[in-house]
Amino acid sequence: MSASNPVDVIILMGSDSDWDAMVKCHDLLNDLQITHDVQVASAHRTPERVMEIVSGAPARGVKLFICAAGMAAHLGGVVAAHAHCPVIGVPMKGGMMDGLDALLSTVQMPPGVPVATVGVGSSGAKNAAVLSGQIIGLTDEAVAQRVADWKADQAKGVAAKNEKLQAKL
Ligand code: RP5
Repeated sequence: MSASNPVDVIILMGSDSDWDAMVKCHDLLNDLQITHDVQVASAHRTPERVMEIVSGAPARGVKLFICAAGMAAHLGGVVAAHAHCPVIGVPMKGGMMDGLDALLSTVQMPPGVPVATVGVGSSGAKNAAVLSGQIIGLTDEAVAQRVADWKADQAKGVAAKNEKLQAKL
């Protein structure tokens, strides 16, 4: 059944096998306190279910979709064809080209129907959450502040790693 609660973001995954990577996105959205829903719905295996979720999104106040798929990754493109809000695509590893196939399937959209495509796998999943925070932060100061704080913590982490390395040299 389709959830009907209000959320800022819907994460769609072509398969539950995408979860190991997409949990990074889910966790960071939680850290940024961005409300979201996660659903398995496939552009190829359950196209009607995808449409049901996309058509119900405006009533839920959804601001953007994050679509993760591997192989012939058409999920982001199909959602972008029907949704009026931004769509972020996350290509998944696996398949004959281990993610390059999904990257090209996701990013090479025809002019006029963009899918904002991030990198392959868990790095892309995390970046999809950061990008979501930045987009939502344009109109939500509290989210913008949490993204800024998160980035400052990340920078502190890099500085700490550098200090650790310098101590070994
Ligand atoms: C895609 O096919 C999914 O997004 C997944 O990345 C890939 C393989 O799916 P499973 O066979 O693991 O269900 O549609």
